[in-house]
Amino acid sequence: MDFVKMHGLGNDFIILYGEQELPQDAAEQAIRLCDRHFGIGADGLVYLLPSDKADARMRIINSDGSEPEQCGNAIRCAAKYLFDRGIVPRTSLTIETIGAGVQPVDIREVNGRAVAIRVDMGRPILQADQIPTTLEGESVIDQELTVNGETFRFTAVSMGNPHCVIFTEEAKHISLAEWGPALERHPLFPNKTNVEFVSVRSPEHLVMRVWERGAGPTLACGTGACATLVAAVLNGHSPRVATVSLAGGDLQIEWKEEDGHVYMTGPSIEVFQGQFTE
Ligand code: ZDP
Repeated sequence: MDFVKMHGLGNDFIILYGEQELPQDAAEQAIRLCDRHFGIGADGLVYLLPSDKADARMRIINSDGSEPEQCGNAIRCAAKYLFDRGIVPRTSLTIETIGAGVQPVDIREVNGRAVAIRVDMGRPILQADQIPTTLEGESVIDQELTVNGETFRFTAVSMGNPHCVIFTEEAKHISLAEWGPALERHPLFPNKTNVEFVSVRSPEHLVMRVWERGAGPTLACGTGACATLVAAVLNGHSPRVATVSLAGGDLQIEWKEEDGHVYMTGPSIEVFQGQFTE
């Protein structure tokens, strides 16, 4: 089985191209291939499939076998894969995902290689029951939740997938291993949630650490960065454009007033190709 290994800011993926549909055993494949000791190692397994609405369709399986609706870093990797290989020889292309439908992508290229990728991540979902949370109302901004005896203030945002954004003085001092799993499975979030701890360095500069649903602590999360900027705007911390610094590097995020869409710009890197032989 041929594969390509890519990452977006250290959030790494195995890309499989050539299948017509998601195979029946995709969840087992993801668990096996994403394993860092017994497999190739990755945060997620990405299938690039044909689409009748877009240039390609992407489905991603987390390293635990669960399937998220959406994935910001992986969509930049998918775009680079399609462009660099000449499968889609255009700097403007579209990729279909479950969570956001057909997503327009713009590529900045140098010598035929995609170096920066801007993705239209669509409109954030703010309504409490659609995120989903067990709360009611038009939005979930600066609410309280308690886990293991500790109270956090959080803002919930869906970018297709659910995010629980917690603003804190020093995100880097938070123990992700201690709080991540409990927040991911908190009963307020019926589909579980991704968890972001965010420090506001300045209105245009947010520092974020993430515990990902189904994958644990990762070096970056594109949808998480988008949810973070939206939450920062909703809480009055940021204007509609900011840099979000993640452990693996920076993303530029803009929540456009005109169309209400969130735009994410960042790199993706191809590391190696190989053949899985087991
Ligand atoms: O929602 C989830 O279950 C996430 N783990 C999906 C992966 C999100 C990703 N890290 C991103 O960049 O948006 C790929």
